[in-house]
Amino acid sequence: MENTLLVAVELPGEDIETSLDELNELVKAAGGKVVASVVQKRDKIDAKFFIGSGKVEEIKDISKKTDIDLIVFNNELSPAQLRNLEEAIEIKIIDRTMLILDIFSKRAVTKEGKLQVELAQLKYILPRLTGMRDYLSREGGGIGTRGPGEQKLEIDRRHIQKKINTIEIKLKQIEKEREIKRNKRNSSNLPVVALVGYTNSGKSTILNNIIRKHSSKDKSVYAKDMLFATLDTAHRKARLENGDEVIFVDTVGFVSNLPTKLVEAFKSTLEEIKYADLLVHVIDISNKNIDLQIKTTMDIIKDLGANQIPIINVFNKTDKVSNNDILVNLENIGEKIYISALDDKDISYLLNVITERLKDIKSI
Ligand SMILES: Nc1nc2c(ncn2[C@@H]2O[C@H](COP(=O)(O)OP(=O)(O)OP(=O)(O)O)[C@@H](O)[C@H]2O)c(=O)[nH]1
Ligand SMILES: [Mg+2]
Repeated sequence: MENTLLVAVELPGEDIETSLDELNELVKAAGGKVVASVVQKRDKIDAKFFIGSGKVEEIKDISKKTDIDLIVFNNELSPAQLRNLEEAIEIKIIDRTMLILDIFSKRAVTKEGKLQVELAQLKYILPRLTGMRDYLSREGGGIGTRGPGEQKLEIDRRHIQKKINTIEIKLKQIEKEREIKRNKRNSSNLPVVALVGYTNSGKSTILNNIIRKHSSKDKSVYAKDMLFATLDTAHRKARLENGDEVIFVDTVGFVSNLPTKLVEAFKSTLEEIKYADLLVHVIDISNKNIDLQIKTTMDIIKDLGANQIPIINVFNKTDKVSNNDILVNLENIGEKIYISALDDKDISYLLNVITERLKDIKSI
């Protein structure tokens, strides 16, 4: 397990604690252990080192005294910043983007998922090779050095470019297959309900509890208490109380500052959301960063062009909070309901709300 030092800059008006909490979770998800963190208050970031040069010295000091294997910056570093920091500190340094890419590469299961992650990683590495080459080539390099399936990431510039091209061609082909499948689903005319929301909010658990009682043959999806348990979209058919059939789509969870390269690479997967008739936005009511999580999800839905689709906001995990905490006052969020995915009655209630909404949608 890599001993990790977190580094963040607190700009005016920023809530750094929330964001560091999340970075901590991300490091854990990647298999590392946070041993210390350094926060610097600044008015703006430093072009050369991201942090001030005094802080660079301080970090050098800490890493000499403490057993640190890895330094993780809370924001995306420019290629020059990464290179300068690597030269000055001489410890493996990665940023939030690389960390998230690393977690995704560990979680990717399907051929498409693996290709999408590798594409994002290679595109990220290419302009940063000089700063990263050293630790990328190290044996057993750990967090930030692995591609999907634990394979070593390519470090030869020409090979990387070639690989990017090959992967893009392969992904286009898979996208076509995805489109054919989607058209087939559309022609069946069944309504499509997509579960969307922040990572770990309970989307897959809700889907599993729906299909357990409302589907004769469909198999369960992977649900677990970790960030990004789901990477690939899954479709499952279920029968509502009134006999109607519905297709549920389970999707990859979101995180704040999701790297743009990753969003680009996962575009075709994420776009499945756009083809839904109804969105079920799952929110973890027990999470203390609930505001950030709701905002992040709403922003991504908007970016994907899916904000015209009717949405039900489902505050999940009510069993983990007391009644007082449930009185969150969120304006402009639209229809909301409160459930615990672990409670069968609540799942039936959710299905009833979905049934009603689908009736409205059909009648428009
Ligand atoms: N106590 C409690 N735990 C829940 C509830 N719903 C989900 N969980 C737990 O929360 C964790 C995450 O659940 P998932 O269903 O994997 O979450 P997800 O939204 O699919 O997460 P990603 O796939 O990472 O986006 C699991 O450990 C679930 O058992 C709930 O209503 N109450
Ligand atoms: Mg999931």
